[in-house]
Amino acid sequence: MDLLKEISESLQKGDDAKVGELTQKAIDEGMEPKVILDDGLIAGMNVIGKRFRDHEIFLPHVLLSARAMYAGMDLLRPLFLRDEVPSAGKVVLGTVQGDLHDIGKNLVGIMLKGAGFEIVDLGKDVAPEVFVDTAEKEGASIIGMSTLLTTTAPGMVRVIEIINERGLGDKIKTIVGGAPVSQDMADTIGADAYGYDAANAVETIKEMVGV
Ligand code: B1M
Repeated sequence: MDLLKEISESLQKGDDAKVGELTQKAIDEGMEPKVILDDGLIAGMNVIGKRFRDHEIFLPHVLLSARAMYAGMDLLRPLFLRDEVPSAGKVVLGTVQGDLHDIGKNLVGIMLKGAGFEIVDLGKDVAPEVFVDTAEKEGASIIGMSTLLTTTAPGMVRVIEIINERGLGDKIKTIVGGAPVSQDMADTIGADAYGYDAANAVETIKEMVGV
C-alpha cells in the first residue's frame, strides 16, 4: 500500500506507534514534510471528522486518532523549524475560550516558527482578556485565534472588542482561523485577516507585518 495511505489509515485506527513508525519511514525516504502532513496525517484526520459527524465513531476513537496525529506531528515539527532565523515578529497564538481543539493551532505555530516568527503560545481555552493582555505585555503585533467549534467563535469577537476598547487597533492586528471560520466571518467580526490553513496563515501574517 502507498505509504501516505498507510499513515492515513493507521491514524484512523488510532495506532500512534504505527503512525510514528510510518512517518519516520516517509521522512527517511525523503518525502516532503508538507506532503506527509497534508496527504497522510491531515487526510486521515479529515476522514475521522466525517465519521464522527455521521455518528459512525465516538469521542474515545477521535481522542486516539488525535494522539496518533501528534505522534506524526512530533516527528515532523523539527523539519518545519529553521535555526537562527532573525525574528520576523512576535505572534500571540491560542485557541479561544471554551475550545479544547489544539492540533490546527499547533500546526500554525510550528509553521510560523519555521518562518522565523517568535510565538507566545497560550494553549487552548484562552480567555479574551488573556490574548490582549499578553500581546500588550509581550509587545506582539499579531494575535492569532483558532476555533474549531461554532459555539466558541464569539470569543474571537470579544478579543477584537477589547483591542478596540483599549485603542490598540493600530498596534495589534488579528488573524482568525479554524474549521468553522471563513473570510466572510472574519470580515463580519472585524478581524484584520483570515487564514484558511497553516501555510496560508504564515503567508498572510508575513504580509500583515511586511516581511
Ligand atoms: Co472535536 N469536533 N469535539 N475533538 N473534532 C470537531 C471540530 C467537529 C467538526 C467534529 C464533527 O462533528 N464533524 C465538531 C464541531 C462541530 C461544530 O462546532 N460545528 C466537534 C465536536 C462537536 C467536539 C465536542 C463538542 C464533542 C463532544 O464532546 N461531544 C468536543 C469539544 C471539546 C471542546 O473543545 N470543548 C470535541 C473534542 C475533540 C477531541 C478532544 C476528542 C479532539 C481534539 C484533540 C486536540 O485537538 N488535541 C477532537 C478532534 C480531533 C476533532 C476533529 C475530528 C479533528 C480536528 C483536527 O484536529 N483536525 C474535528 C473534525 C474536523 O475538523 N473535521 C472535530 C486536523 C487539524 C489539522 O485541522 O484544526 O481544522 P484544523 O486546522 C486547520 C485549519 O482549520 C487551519 O489550519 C489547519 C490546517 O493547516 N487553522 C487555522 C486552524 N486554526 C487556525 C488559526 C489560524 C489560521 C488557520 O490563524 C490564527
